[in-house]
Amino acid sequence: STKINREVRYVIPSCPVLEVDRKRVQMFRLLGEGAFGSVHSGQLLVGNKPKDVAVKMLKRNYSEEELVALFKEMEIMKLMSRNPHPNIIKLVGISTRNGPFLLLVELAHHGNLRDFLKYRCLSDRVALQYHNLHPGTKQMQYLPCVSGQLLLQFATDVASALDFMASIKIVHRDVAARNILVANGDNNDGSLVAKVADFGLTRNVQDKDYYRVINEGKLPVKWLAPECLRSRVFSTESDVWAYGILLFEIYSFGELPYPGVSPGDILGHLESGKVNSRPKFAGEPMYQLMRQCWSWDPKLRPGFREILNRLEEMRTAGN
Ligand code: ACK
Repeated sequence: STKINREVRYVIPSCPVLEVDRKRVQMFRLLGEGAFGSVHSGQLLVGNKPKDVAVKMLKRNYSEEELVALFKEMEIMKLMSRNPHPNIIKLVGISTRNGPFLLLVELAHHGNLRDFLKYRCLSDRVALQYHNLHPGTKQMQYLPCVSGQLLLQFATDVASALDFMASIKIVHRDVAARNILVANGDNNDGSLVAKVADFGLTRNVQDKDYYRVINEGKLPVKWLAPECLRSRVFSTESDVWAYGILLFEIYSFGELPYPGVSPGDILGHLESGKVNSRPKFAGEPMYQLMRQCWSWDPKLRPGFREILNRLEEMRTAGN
C-alpha cells in the first residue's frame, strides 16, 4: 500500500459539535491494535467530569487507505449518532487540531464478545490468561459461566442494532463476535450489554440496496455469504448471514466457525450444501434460526425484525 505523502494535505471534515480539545483527553492502557491503528482506554474531561472513552488513532506510518478508512468509520458513526441506539457504540468526539487525528468513542469495559465468551466459561488456567491480558477486568475470572439468558440477550442486543442499521440502509459488512463489544449496563447494576462496534468496513447504501466491493483486501471469509464470496455483493441479507455465524460463535462460546475447513475451501464447502453443525449450547429453535440465516437465496433469509420476534419467542419459552 502507498505510504502517505506528507506534502499532501487532507481536509478533515470539520465538525465543531464533536471537536474536542486534546488537552482534555487522557490516554491510559493500550487495548489493542485494530486494522489501521491502535485503541487506548482513556478519559475525556467534559466540563470537569471525566468520561470513560476509547481513543482510536492511526499507526505512525499509516497509509492513505488507512486514513480514509478511519474517516469513513467516523462518518458512519456520525450518521448513526443522529438517532443514538443503545446497542451501537457511540461517537463521543473527535480531535483534529494540533496533533494526530483522534476518534473518541464510548468505552466498553469488557472487550470484545468473542474473547469475553471464550475466556469466561472455561478453566481457571484460561481465566488466568484472560486476567493477564486484561488486568483491568480482574473480577471477571471469579464469575461463573454465563447463563443461557445472557447469551440470548447478547443475540437480541446485536439483532436490535442491526435492525436499526438496516432501517437506515447501513450495511455493516463485518458482523462477527470480535466486532461486538461488551459494556456495562446503564444503571451500574452489574448488567451487561452487547454493542456493535468497528465500522471500518461499514457502508451506507442509501440509493441501492447492495454494495459491490471492488478490489478490497482482506475479507472475513468464514463470515461471508456465498454471494459475497462469489461476487463481492454485500447487503442487509449478507449481514443476516454473518449474524447467523455470530449466533454460532455465541452458542459455541467463541469457537472458530467451520472448524477444520481452511478459508480457501469455504465456498466449495458451502456449494456442496454444508453449513456449520449445531453448536453445543444451542437448542433446536436457535439452530433452526441459524440455518435460516444461512439460506443460499438471500431473499429466503429472515430480516432482523423477524429474527427479533423469534428470539423473543425463545426467551418466553425459556429456551
Ligand atoms: O478485545 P478488545 O479489548 O476490544 O481488543 C480490541 C482492540 O480495541 C482493537 O480493536 C478494543 N476496542 C475497540 N473499541 C473499543 C471500545 N469502544 N471500548 C473498549 N475496547 C475497544 C477491542
